[in-house]
Amino acid sequence: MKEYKGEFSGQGIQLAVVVSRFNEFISTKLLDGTLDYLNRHGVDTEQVSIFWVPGSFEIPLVAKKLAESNRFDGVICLGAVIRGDTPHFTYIAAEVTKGIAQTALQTGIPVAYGILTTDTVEQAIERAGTKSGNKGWFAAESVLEMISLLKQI
Ligand code: INI
Repeated sequence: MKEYKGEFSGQGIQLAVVVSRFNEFISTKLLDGTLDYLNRHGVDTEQVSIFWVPGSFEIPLVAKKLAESNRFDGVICLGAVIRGDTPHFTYIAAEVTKGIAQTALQTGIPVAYGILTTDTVEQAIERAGTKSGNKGWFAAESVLEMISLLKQI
């Protein structure tokens, strides 16, 4: 039997982070979590390029361009879609989720899903570095693990 597991080393890789300006007070916290994780795992600032987009809906297009560019080993997507009084939330959350999944499958590059989809602002705050951890931190962890795992295949 052979078992394969990804490692969490950031040596020699280049990463792109796509982050949404909409709900910026949350997405900057997600970005802080991502950069903190990467810094603790040996990734220098020169290995990270950050791309700001207007809203989460725009994330998949930029993520796809970056994944296709041959410049990056992985892409981390960060944003917060928070429910309002209309169905808008449902459409944006569905598109960004589907778009990120398709980008990874179509390009073969790990694309981490660091998008919060919450009913309330409070739930988003809890997942952006307060009592329920930081989704940006977990997205960074998953991208390092997936880059390492895919290299073994
Ligand atoms: N974008 C978000 O990232 N989060 C939201 O909660 C949100 N809501 O609710 O409207 C949102 N809208 C903007 C959207 O992502 C696009 O930027 C916009 O529709 C222009 O294409």
